[in-house]
Amino acid sequence: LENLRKSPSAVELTGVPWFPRTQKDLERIEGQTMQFGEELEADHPGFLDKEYRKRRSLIAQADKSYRLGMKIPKVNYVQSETSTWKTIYETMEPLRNKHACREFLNAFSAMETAGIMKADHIPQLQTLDDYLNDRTGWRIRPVSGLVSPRNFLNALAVKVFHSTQYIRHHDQPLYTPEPDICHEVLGHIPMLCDPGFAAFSQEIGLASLGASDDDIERLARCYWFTVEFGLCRQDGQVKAYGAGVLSSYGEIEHAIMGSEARTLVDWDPMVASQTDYPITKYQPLYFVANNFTAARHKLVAFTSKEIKRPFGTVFNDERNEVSITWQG
Ligand code: TIH
Ligand code: FE2
Repeated sequence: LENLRKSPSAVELTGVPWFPRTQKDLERIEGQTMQFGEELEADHPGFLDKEYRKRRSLIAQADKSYRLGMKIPKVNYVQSETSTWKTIYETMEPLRNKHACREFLNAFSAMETAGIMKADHIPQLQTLDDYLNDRTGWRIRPVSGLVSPRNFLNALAVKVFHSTQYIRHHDQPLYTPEPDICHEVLGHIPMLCDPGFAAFSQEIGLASLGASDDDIERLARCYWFTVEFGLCRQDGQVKAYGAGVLSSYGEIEHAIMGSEARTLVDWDPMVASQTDYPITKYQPLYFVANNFTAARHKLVAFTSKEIKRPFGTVFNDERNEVSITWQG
């Protein structure tokens, strides 16, 4: 225990997968990305488009050399990319106003007022990182491809969100099966400006530290059904807070209005943790939360009972690091 108080990164808990306790500890997972990234799958709309592939690998290359403490590489988006962004931004506008939860709308309009969110310009991740850090202390790290579920969830515990920087192919602005800058910026980042939502996200991260592979899988499902595709109830209406719903103008209508094509159930981490989901089409099932505080309490009740670890993890806001707690 004395050791643990000293230098967090110097300590390995025996028999438990390594995990970060500070943002700096994430240096250890730098550059580790999987699938997508540069190598597009054969059924990706950009697979045969040479120009598109070149752009993707250029942006990936810059992000690959990113290291903690650096400024996030700036991307000079070309006209076709900005026009994809603009299409999504403008098409989403009325849908957002109708279907997004109030936390999202408040954050979004504050960003518009601050001049960093607009239709004709894709914001730079560094600008968003500074803005977000001022609000909730979260940081953005650029990635060139998918991060493993364990590393991705672990980072949430230390208030770090991994973000892609390339943009989806211009032929399919309506929906993409992989995250891109539109998904991150028009979905995740405004939500992370909300303290209640940020705390919810961090709680999933804290539960994932040192968890078994099975438990990582269960938590990844909880993450998917909330942070990515969560809905909530506000003023008697169903609203969207999940980034995958907020960034896809095809999916948002399907999720909120598609009464026959999808099922809504109350947010229940136990059920969510056991439920499979498709990743290349609209979701058939959505979980609906009452609010982020209640959603977080349900999550904690679930993880403290179901995630088997010989220790607990809490975030120490003053020291900006994870503390280990030992029970019984
Ligand atoms: N389907 C989303 C969109 O089209 O914006 C992107 C993703 C959400 C979750 C994973 S990828
Ligand atoms: Fe996402």
